[in-house]
Amino acid sequence: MALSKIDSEIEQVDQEKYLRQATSYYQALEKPLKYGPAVDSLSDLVAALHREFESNYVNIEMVNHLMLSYKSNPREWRKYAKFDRYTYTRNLVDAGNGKFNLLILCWGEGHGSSVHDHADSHCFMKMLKGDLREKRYEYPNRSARDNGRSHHPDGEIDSRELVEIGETPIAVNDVAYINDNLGLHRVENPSHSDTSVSLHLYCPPFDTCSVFQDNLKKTTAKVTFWSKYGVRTKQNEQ
Ligand code: 2CO
Ligand code: FE2
Repeated sequence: MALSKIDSEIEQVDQEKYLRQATSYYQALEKPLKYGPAVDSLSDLVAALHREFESNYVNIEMVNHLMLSYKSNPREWRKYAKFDRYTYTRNLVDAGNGKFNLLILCWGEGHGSSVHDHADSHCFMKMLKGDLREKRYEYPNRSARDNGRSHHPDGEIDSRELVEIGETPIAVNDVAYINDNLGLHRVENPSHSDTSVSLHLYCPPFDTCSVFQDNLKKTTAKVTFWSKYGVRTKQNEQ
């Protein structure tokens, strides 16, 4: 039976709610799960992710397992890896039936992101080549209920500048995980002689996120695609 417009809108909202669940306390796996399926290639990974996202309940640990199980093979991802001289690029590999976006990010020597959030989505980041350094910060003015870290009695984090909470190098085949409840981050390629390439899964997909300056000034930034499915995007389709 066809759904009415209202029913399908409700379904869409419910689905988004499911996809955002369990964002609060998840820590990335260090090793693949013993019982998880094997992933032998990038196309295997995409197929396994589609299967995983068929149901309305998404097992974030299993998504993590799949990302971790894929072993980087440049022959498989080279066609998506398009660099710019001045800034890191975001290249769409798969749009995950609207439930997730899989992207390859290409970081030239010394390139880095601003400090940003992930629009209340899950973010998995797997290294394919080179190194990245991730610096994490507390999410400013977020209530203690949301992130469990504030010592302030009324639950607000009371600071006027970004508070750094960790710095982690991410090596080839490692997977890092973040969401807004775990904080903000800035990611950069620390090398001035080598490029880096990383594979990111965002669930649900988002097209804007918030960017923060040291003084906590927050602005909304549109996220764009440098290429889609291996083809450079025109200005109006980014
Ligand atoms: N989130 C940034 C982006 O999608 C990259 S930093 O790693 O999550 O552009
Ligand atoms: Fe990010």
